[in-house]
Amino acid sequence: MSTDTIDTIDTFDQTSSGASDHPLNPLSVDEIRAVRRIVDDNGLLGPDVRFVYVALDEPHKKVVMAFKPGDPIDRRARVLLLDRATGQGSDLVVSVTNDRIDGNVAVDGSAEGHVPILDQEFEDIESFLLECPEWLAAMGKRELDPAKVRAVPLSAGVFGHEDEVGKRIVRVLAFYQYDAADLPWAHPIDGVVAYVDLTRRTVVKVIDEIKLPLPTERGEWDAEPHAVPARTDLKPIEITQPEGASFTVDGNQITWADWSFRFGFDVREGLTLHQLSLRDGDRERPVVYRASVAEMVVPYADPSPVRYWQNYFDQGEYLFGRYTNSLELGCDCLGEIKYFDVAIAGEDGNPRVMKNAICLHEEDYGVLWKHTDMFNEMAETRRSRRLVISFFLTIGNYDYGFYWYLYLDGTIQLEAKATGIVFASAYRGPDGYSTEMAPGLGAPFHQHMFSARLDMSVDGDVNVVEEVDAVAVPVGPDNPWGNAFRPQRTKLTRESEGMRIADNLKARVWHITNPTKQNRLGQNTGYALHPEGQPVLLADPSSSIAKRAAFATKHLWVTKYDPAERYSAGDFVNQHPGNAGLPSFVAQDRNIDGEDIVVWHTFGLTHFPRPEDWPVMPVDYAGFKLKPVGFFDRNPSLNAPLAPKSHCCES
Ligand SMILES: [Cu+2]
Repeated sequence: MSTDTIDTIDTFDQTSSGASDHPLNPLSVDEIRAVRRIVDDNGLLGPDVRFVYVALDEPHKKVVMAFKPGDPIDRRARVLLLDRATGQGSDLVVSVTNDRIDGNVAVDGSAEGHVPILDQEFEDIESFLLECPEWLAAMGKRELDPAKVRAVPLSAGVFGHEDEVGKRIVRVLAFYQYDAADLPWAHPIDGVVAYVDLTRRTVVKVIDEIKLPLPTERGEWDAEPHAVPARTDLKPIEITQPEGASFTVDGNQITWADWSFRFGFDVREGLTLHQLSLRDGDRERPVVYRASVAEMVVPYADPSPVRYWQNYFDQGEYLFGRYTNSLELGCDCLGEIKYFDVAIAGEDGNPRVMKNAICLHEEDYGVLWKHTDMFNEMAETRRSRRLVISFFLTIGNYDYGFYWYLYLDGTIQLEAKATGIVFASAYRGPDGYSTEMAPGLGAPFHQHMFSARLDMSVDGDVNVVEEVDAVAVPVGPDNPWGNAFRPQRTKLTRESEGMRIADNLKARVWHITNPTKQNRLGQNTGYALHPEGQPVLLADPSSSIAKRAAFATKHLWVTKYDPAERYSAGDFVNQHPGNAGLPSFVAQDRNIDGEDIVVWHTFGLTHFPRPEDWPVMPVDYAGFKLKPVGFFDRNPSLNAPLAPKSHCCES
């Protein structure tokens, strides 16, 4: 699971200083070292204490907005620690600037949930199983060599089991690995699960429901029966930019065409965008103050006694940013690429640099606009281009990419890519909850639900949200022929009204507008959130996961800005019983009409795996778009460059 550590500070962007100093820069290697030293100096680093999370504690928006180059910067880190000997977590604020601990709160694992799961905790699991007679008996019953059993520890959730209260629990499903080259995911040992206490380092319970046949067909894409030679009938496609890329980079600040923004990286959220704005003539116009994917969850549909609990919060429980891939030219991105390294803290608190973690490049995107006129013979085509900033990570069997796109017409898009190997089970037949992928091998139905946190600032912080539906007008004196339809606008004025479901049959979008700023036509300037309108959480409202992933029960939430409200399912998701995060934020029912607001958007995939998703799944996509609506006075891309004639005329 772990990413290799290559600590090459000479090419590390985020240690840069001088003009690039900014309050939102991610923690540097030196700052991570300082955090560790300060924690140690204050006697908080016992022999069993591990660093779960270390990241920039972002200053208040007001501080960031007022910042001028050269101003003093107060650098603070948020730090989560776990004492593995006791299971006690703590939540610290460490001031790097002032060399002190500014906050230290014990995390109550029974009431609040636990700090996320360490890689070290995962790595120990197989040894616990080998010491458990019930587990060994279950493997013996299946005539399996326990030494070839790969344990996959998974977050436990909360199901009211009294013997789990206050304990750090994981549930362990197992896969068989015939030899070192074998992909264990193809050989699920189904019908049996172990519950493990991570602090006491013991197996609490083994549930051996049923002995199911072990699927034996191999799952490597380059082995029998799947292996095929790579096709040779496709000629190379080379992307060349002879004059280089069109973006400029200054530390974490990026400018491209009329866009400018900063980026950050957080081990929990991954890539974050900050202060995204557009230059319009001589004005710099803000659109989004901060954009991130603030949580995600993968709930599974298999109700069997050994799998009903399967729900992974890949951020709040697993801190998926630490599994970011090192990208390589010609592999993940094409063209003139700028890579950025990222520093995170290892579990010992020492810095770990992930090389080429973030990729920045431009892409041609077909036709931007075009017309051939029948009267005046105007004929023109302008090509679309987009700036892409992305990262990819591997968490267990799955791989996720997150791609932010900025377009010349003012569109902002987020695309999540899901690929890798589907989580497998034994196939229990057509009435079950999985697709047969290979002989006897099932892939349980599941969803991938993402929550984007969009701290909007459309032309400033005073914003309102309207739901806009396409509605037919009843036949009447004003509509005698019945052809009329129009957009129907409903303003969302309080947080209780801001919980909404998409409706593609009404072309439903949400307009985020600024009532104090108008375009040349007198319309309030705005951006529209275009949802894909895929299903929200399908689990029953009474289920544990519906409470714990309440964010995923609505496509839209709107909250009044509060810097402490960062995570859609709450700060401590691991074994949290539920109703944290968005449902507790909106319980305040604050005014959202003409306030500084945060828009939270749930999007995702409902995945009934196909045989074509085996042995490795072609990328599936989910995301959303933010498109300007009255933000500009006219098409903002009239200035897109003409395509060189040579491109069109060569035959
Ligand atoms: Cu899936």
